[in-house]
Amino acid sequence: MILRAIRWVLGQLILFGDWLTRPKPPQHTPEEQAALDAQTANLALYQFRLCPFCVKVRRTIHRLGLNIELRDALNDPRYRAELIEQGGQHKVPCLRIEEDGKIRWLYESSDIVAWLEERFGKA
Ligand SMILES: N[C@@H](CCC(=O)N[C@@H](CS)C(=O)NCC(=O)O)C(=O)O
Repeated sequence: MILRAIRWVLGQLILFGDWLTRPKPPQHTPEEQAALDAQTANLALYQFRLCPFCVKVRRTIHRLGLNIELRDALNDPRYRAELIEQGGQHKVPCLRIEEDGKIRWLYESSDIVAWLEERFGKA
């Protein structure tokens, strides 16, 4: 109970720190944003709101100006089950990538950040 409370307070502090220091997203023209949105429509991030590793990935998404669907794998039983059954483990963050008719589940915040940077960093 106390541990849960401490975790919650720490989580709120991380969210507040993220909000305070969040970098500005790049200015995309509506056409550029539409093109990016089309490229990210096949992506979904399974995550917890208060997980620091998820905050790290969400900051990258924000910094790159991407719109990627966020799926709450803690409170939404459907997404939790999808992550375990299809991804293989209940660990977040995990990026679901649908490409060429195949689905890939990319775990590890650093690997997700590197993948996003490589794909969208120079856009
Ligand atoms: N090395 C991993 C660590 C991820 C991690 O520990 N995530 C925690 C949440 S903060 C988790 O998914 N725990 C499993 C659970 O709570 O069921 C990364 O950088 O992505």
